[in-house]
Amino acid sequence: MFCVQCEQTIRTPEGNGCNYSQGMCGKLASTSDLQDLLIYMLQGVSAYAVKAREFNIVDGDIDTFVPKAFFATLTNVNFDDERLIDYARQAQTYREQLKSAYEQACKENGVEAEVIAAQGTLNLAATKPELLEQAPIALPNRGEVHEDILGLRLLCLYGLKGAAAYMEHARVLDQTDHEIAAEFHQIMAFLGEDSVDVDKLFNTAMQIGQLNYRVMAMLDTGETTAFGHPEPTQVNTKSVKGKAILVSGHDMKDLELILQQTEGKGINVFTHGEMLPALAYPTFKKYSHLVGNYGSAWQNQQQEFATFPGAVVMTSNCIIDPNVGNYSDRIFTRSIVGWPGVTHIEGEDFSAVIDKALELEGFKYDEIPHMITIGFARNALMAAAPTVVENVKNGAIKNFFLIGGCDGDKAERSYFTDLATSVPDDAIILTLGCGKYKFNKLEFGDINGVPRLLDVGQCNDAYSAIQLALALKDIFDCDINELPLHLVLSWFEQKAIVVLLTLLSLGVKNIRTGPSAPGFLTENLAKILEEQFGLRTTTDVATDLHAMINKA
Ligand code: SF4
Ligand code: SF3
Repeated sequence: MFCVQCEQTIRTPEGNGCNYSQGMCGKLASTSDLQDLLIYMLQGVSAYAVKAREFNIVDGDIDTFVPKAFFATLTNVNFDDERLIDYARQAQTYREQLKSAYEQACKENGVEAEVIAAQGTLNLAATKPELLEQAPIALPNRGEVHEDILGLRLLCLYGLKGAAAYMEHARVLDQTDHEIAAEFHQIMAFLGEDSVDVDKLFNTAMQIGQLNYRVMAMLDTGETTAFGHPEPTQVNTKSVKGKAILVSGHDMKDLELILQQTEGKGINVFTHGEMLPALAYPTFKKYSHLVGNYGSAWQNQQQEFATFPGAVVMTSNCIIDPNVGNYSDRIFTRSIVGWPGVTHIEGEDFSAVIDKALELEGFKYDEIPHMITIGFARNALMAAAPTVVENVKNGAIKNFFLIGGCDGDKAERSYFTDLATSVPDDAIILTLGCGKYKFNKLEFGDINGVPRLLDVGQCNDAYSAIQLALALKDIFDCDINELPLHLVLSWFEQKAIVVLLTLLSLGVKNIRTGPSAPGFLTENLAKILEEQFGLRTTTDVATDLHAMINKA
C-alpha cells in the first residue's frame, strides 16, 4: 500500500504516505491496492480510447465509466473491495472492446495497430488474493523514481481524480462533453506512461487545471439548469420534530429524488455537509418537508449520524466508518460511494431509505431555530456586484477574503475560524466547500446591506467565486492579482487539489493553502510553486493577515 493523496496522510522523517496495513482514513492496504489496480486498468482503457478516437470511434458509456470509476478511488469514497474489483473487471472489458475496435479500424485502413504495453495488456487474475499479488505493478510510487518527479506525477494524478469527480457530478445532471472526455483520456493515458519529463508533467498539471475549469462550468450549467439559480436564503440548522432523512454529499439529483418520493409521507428531510447549498436553489424551495441542515462537515459524522434519529444517505464523498457510531444499518450509499456491509442504492428507488426512516423514531422535539444565510452563487453574486463595487469605491469595503475548501479534524484547522473572525470589519468573506462549517454559524453582520459572510456553495462553486473575481477585475480594469482579494484554501482531498490547479492555471497568485502542505509535494516542488505562483502554506493568522492586507 502507498497512498499520499490526502491531508491526513502519515508523515515521517523517512517520507510521507500511508504505507502500512491501513491508512489514516481507515482504508485497508488491500482496498488501497485494489484502487491502484483499478486506476491502472482505467489508464489502459483511456490509452485505447485515445487510439480509437484516431478513427472516430467514441463510446459514450466508456467515456462516463472511466471518470466515475476513478472517482471511487478518491479519499473517503469507496471502501468496498468487491465493488472496486467489479469496476476493475468492467474496465478490462471496456479496454478489450476499444482495443478490438481500434485494431479492426487499423486493419481496414491498412495501418499497423500500435500495441499498448502494461496497462494496455494486463489481464486481471480470477481471485482477490491473486489480484492483490498483481497490485504492486500499479502502485503510484512504482519503480525507481526521483521524488520530485513522483511528486509532480501525483499532483497530476490526484488533480485529475478531482476533475473526474466533478465530471461524474455533471454527468448525473446530463452534462457531458466529447472534447472534455477526449482530453481526460489523453491525460489519463499519459499518466499511465510514467513520464520523467518535468516540463511535460508540469504543463499537464496546468492542463488539468484548465480542463477542470471547463468541467466546473459544465457542472454549474447542470445544476442551474436542473434546479435554477441559488438565491440568498435563510436556513434553519436545528432539528425539527418528526421522522427524518439526512442527505449528505454533493449529488443534488439524489436529494431531488428523495424529496419527490417522501412527499406526503410525514418525513422531514435535512441536508448535511456539502448538501447544504441545495437549500438555496428554487427547485428545492418547493418542498416544504426539506426543513433545513443538520450537523456540520464530514469529519463529525460519526457523532452526528449516531445521534440523528433517522435514515442517512451518502451521495458522494466523504464517508467514514459507520460501525464506530453504530449506525451502519441506517446509512445508505449511492453512486460511487461504498462501505462493506452498508446497503447500496442503485437506480432511482429510495423506498429502502424511506422505510428505514419510518421505522425509526425521528426527532421528538423542535429545537429553537438557528438561522444562517446561504445562496451567494454566481447569479446572486453578480446581482450584488453593483452594491459591492459602490462600497469598494466609497471605501466601506477594503478587502475580500475567500476562505474555503475542505474541512478536516486536525486541531490546526482552528486557523480558519480564527482567520474568519480576525479579518477587518471592512472585509467581505466568501466561503465555499465543507470548510465553511468552521465559521458559518457565526454572526458577521453586513457592510451597508452587503452581508460580510457570503456562502458561495459547494467546493465546485469555486467557479462562481472565479466569475465574481473576473467581473471585479473588468469593472476595476485591473489584473486579477491586483484586486484586494486574498485566497486561503483549506484542503483535505483531491477535489481541493484540482480547484487549486484551476486557480493556478488561471494565473491567480499568492494563494495560501493549509493547514499543511500536501505530503506529495517535495521541498523543491513547493519552492517552484512559490516562485512561480506565490503559493504558500498558511502560518499564523496575525502574520498571514498582515501580509495579505499589505500584499506582501
Ligand atoms: Fe492515507 Fe489519505 Fe490515502 Fe487514506 S486517503 S490512505 S489517509 S493518504
Ligand atoms: Fe468536503 Fe469531503 Fe472536500 Fe466538496 S465533503 S469539500 S472534504
